[in-house]
Amino acid sequence: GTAARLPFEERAKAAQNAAGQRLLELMARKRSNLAVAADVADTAAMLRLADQVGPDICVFKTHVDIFSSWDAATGAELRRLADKHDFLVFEDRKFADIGNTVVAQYAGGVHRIADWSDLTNAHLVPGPGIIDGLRSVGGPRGHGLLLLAEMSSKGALATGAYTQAVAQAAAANQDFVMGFISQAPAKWPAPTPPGLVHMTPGVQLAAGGDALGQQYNTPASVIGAGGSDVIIVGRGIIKADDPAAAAARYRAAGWAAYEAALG
Ligand code: 5BU
Repeated sequence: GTAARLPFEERAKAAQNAAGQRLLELMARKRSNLAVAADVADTAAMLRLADQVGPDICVFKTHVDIFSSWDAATGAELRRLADKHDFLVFEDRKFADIGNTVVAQYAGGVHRIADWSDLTNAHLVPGPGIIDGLRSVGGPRGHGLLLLAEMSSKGALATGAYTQAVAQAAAANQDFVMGFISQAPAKWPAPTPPGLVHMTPGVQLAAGGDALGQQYNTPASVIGAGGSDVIIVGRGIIKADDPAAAAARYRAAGWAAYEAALG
């Protein structure tokens, strides 16, 4: 469950890592709890989208491994847009290996994720060594980590005792873990610490799903009854005729649900 809902600016004071604090402050300042999922065709379209929706978002979420090319200049241009529009960059990498391996995957390879993202995420399947490995790279750079506590897809196995073990690991590692990917933290047995942020994918303006197991809930239900903080929206925005206008609509819906939850 979530505790009585505190405003983001109050929760920023409870955040124990730099990225989480920056995010909560920026959400309060910008009045946005919208993250866009930039699952577009190529890096040019990704950068165009960042410039279009930038004014309305708190987080720009990437899957860098869907692009056929990537270089340091792409990362630098994304950073320039993040500064221009005041958003954080979240690489949705879903790390899932032993600590020693994720160190190399986070810092190196073709993508050098730690060079251009503010936050990334990980499964806790391997145990807490994955947090320690990612912290060794991201901690000194002021980056943050989201742990995957629940998923949006039909039949997801991250439930019950697994979800609760993730909640405990996050609470115990708040120097680097800034929050969760979750679906409905209000239904968890205990509230999570106020400095931790909940982000929820599987959001569209109408409930529904896709042909491959994705399940959609509305901004009002995710932020309200679900108890989450940030809505993550991909196709609801990126497939719209006018992505900037769609982002503005989702931003308004997400923020109205947040203000309603504050009471
Ligand atoms: P959509 O187009 O709004 O369905 O995109 C959702 C995005 O969130 C997409 O990038 C997924 O990879 C991502 N996602 C998700 O849909 N569900 C999850 O549980 C997690 C990530 Br974790």
